[in-house]
Formats: sequence, C-alpha cells, structure tokens
Amino acid sequence: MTRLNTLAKAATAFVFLALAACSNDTESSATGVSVKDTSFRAPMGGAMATAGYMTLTSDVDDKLISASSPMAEAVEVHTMVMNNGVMSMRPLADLELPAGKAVVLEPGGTHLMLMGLSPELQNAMAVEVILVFEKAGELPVTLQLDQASAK
Ligand SMILES: [Cu+2]
Repeated sequence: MTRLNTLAKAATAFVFLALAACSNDTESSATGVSVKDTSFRAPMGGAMATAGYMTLTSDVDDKLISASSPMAEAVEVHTMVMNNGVMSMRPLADLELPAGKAVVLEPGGTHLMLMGLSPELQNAMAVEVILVFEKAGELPVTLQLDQASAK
C-alpha cells in the first residue's frame, strides 16, 4: 500500500467519524434506556411552546415519569387524541416503556412538549432535555433542531 493510499483511507475514516459526531448518536443510561433520533421543531416566530421527538427503548419495563430542560419552564409528555373529529393534545402522567419495545415520539403522535421557552431556545440548534425514568433514573439527552421545520 502506498503512503498516499494510507493517507486517503485515514482521511476517509476521519470524515466518517466527523459525520457520526454530528448525527443523532444513541444516548444510553447506565441502566438500559437508549434514546435515538432526537429532534425538536423550530419554535414558530416567538412561540412559547414547541415539540420534541425521539425514539426510546428500555431493556426492562420502565416508565418515563418526568422531563425538564434548562431552556424551558416545563416539559410534558403529550399524546394526540381525536375528539369530535378534532385532533387535540393531552398531557400524559407518564409514558410506558415495555421491555425491548421502541417507543416513538413523532409528529402527529406522542411527543415532548416544551413550554415557556427561553429566548435562547428561539434560535438554538440544540436543546438539552433531562429525561427521568422510574427505574433508569435521569438521562440527559440533546435534541437537534429539525432543519426542515426551521424553513
Ligand atoms: Cu403537545
């Protein structure tokens, strides 16, 4: 193998590492809850609330019992319910995580609701949310700005 070839391979490996670093890495608690595909919707022109999304998987039966963020006054778990033909949001006291089952928080479904947004969050590229699980305890995760929602 030529030296140039080796350098090219090293450069390629570096690019892959750099890409991995800015994509949505899975974040895991010591006790087996993994979180991936995190994102949040850009707040619409000074809106006081916005939604966060992610996929949660727990090794054991667990529950998401609360959440908070340094950039919001309150973070709730919301679900969408159909009421007389109108979709509306309803807060959930907790979110069940059956062992080994991926629970998806996504647009149009269950989501995190960030309310009372700080001014910094209006233009933030990322927001930290601390998830609290009944068994797994606290797990800080970073939600990345959903670029498509910012247009
Ligand atoms: Cu909501």
